[in-house]
Amino acid sequence: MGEMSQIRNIVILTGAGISAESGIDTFRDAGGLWEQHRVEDVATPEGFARDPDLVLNFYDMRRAALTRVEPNAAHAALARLDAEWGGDLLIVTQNVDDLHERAGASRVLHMHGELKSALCTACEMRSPWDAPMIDRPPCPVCRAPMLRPDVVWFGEMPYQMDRIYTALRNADLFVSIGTSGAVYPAAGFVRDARELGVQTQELNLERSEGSNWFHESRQGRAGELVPMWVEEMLAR
Ligand code: BJW
Repeated sequence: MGEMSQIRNIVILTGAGISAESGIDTFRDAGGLWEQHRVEDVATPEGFARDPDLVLNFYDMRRAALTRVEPNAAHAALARLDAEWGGDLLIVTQNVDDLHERAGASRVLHMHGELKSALCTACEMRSPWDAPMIDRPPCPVCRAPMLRPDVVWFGEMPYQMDRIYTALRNADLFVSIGTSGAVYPAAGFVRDARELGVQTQELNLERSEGSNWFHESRQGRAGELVPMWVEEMLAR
């Protein structure tokens, strides 16, 4: 196994591809979310300022759709790895769904926010949120009717970057699952990891934009590749 034999600390980056087999649309694939909406309309602060109803409705629909989907074999396998892995492990997800948690994973960081969270534009507090926002409900903290989806739009700073970079510095292995590598800073983690001397692997349906940066790249469906990879990790 050579250089792969000394692995104790793992950082796993996940993207929309890991939830695709649960029936959640990806962004950039054919039939994906960006084919139905212009990115600049629904995923920027400017788009929200221009047409809040469109944006609130877009996220209300996606939040409601969560009740109709279930975690798949890939989420389940990562939850098992999280439970059984003795070293440090962090699942950094770009996804705003809650499927990692519903599969049972606990070491999860949502760098692009969460559908089931509300961000108050008046008091800036984040609150757990399950309901629609289109009817301008009051903030649970300050009562102002000024909630927005607690998601990270283009031009906004992703959550917990310090914690992510700390985990990368301590990592022995960085694994990227189901992401196209089109959106920064997440797309840059593989290069950051390599500069830090961390081993890197990619598991994706197709070669991603940053594929050549990885020491190893495997192509296939997450529901098949991830359980196989987890078996390998736990058998080491
Ligand atoms: C399967 C599969 C199966 C399918 N099995 N695999 C140059 C110009 C302008 C801006 C920039 C620039 N360079 C960098 C930037 C900044 C910008 C950016 O990256 N732009 C690029 C487009 C160039 N980034 C930002 O603005 C970020 N913030 C930032 O940089 O802050 C610093 C800063 C602040 C202020 C000023 C300046 C700098 C924020 C980015 C926020 C991204 N937000 C979104 C929306 C979140 C809410 C929501 O969900 O609606 O996050 S965009 C969207 O893309 C979402 C995703 O998390 C993200 C990544 O997408 P992902 O997960 O990779 O999905 P896909 O669809 O792209 O790929 C799916 C993959 O799965 C494919 O490869 C399939 O093949 C595969 N797949 N089925 C396995 N079954």
